[in-house]
Amino acid sequence: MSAVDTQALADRLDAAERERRTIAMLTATEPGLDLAAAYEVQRVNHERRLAAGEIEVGYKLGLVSRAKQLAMGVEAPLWGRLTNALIWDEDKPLDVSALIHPRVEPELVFVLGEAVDGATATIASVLSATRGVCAGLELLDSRYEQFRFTLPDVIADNASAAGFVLGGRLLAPEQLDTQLEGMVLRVNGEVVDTAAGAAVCGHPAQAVAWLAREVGSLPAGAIVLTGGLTAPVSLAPGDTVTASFTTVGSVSLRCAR
Ligand code: OOG
Ligand code: MG
Repeated sequence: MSAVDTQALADRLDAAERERRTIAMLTATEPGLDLAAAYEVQRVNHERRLAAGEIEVGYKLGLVSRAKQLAMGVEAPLWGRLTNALIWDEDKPLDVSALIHPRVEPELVFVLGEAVDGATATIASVLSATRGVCAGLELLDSRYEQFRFTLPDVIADNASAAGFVLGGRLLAPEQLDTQLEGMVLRVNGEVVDTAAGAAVCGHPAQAVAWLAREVGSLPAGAIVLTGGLTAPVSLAPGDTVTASFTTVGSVSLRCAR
C-alpha cells in the first residue's frame, strides 16, 4: 500500500480540470508522492475518463527534448495517456477561455500499425511497426498554479494533456527521415522557433522505444505524440499557431477571438 492517497489526489486534479482552476502542486502537501504513486494518480483519472465513455487512443511523451526540459525546469522524460476526447479538429477554433492557461507545442506523431514489445524495442522495431508519421500540435493546460510543477506533479496531471491536432498527411516511415525532419513554428505568421526531429531523444523513434519499455508494450493502432520539439507557446484569443514540417506538411491551431 502506498502511503499516499492516490484516489484523493486524483479527485483534486479532476476537480481542477473540470472547474478550470489551478491548484497547488500535489508535492507541496504530499512530499511522499514518488513517480510510481504519481503514475497511479494518472491511471485513476484515466480510468475515470474511460468509465465516462472515453476511448483510449494512445500515449504522449513529454519533456523529451532539451528545449522542453529547459523551458519547464524538469530534466527527465515522462508519459501520459490519450483518449478520443483530446482529439481536436484543425478547423475548429479553440476557445482559449475554456482552458486554464493553454499552451501549444509542435510534435511529430507516430501511428502504429503493429504492436511494439517493450522488452525488444529499438529504433528499427518501432519504425517497422509504424504505419505512418504525421505533423502534430499538442495543446497543454497544466492544472497547477503558474504552470509550474515537479516531475511527480506533472505525471499525476497526465503530463498537462489538454488536446492535440493532427496534420492530414500520414507518411510511411520510409518516406522520411524523422530525425532530420525540419520544423518551423509560426505564431500569427511570425517565426518563433525551429527544430529538427532529432531534438526528441536523438531520434523520435527512440522516444517511442523508451515509451514502449516504460509501459511494457504499445498496441497496434496507438497514436504516440513523441514530445514537444521546442519550448511551448502560450495561446491568446485570436492567435493562429502553425507548425510547418519538411515532409509531413503543416498543421495549425486557430484560437477564437
Ligand atoms: C508537461 C508536458 C510535456 C512535451 O511534449 O514535452 C509535453 C508540460 O510541459 O506541461 O507534453
Ligand atoms: Mg507534448
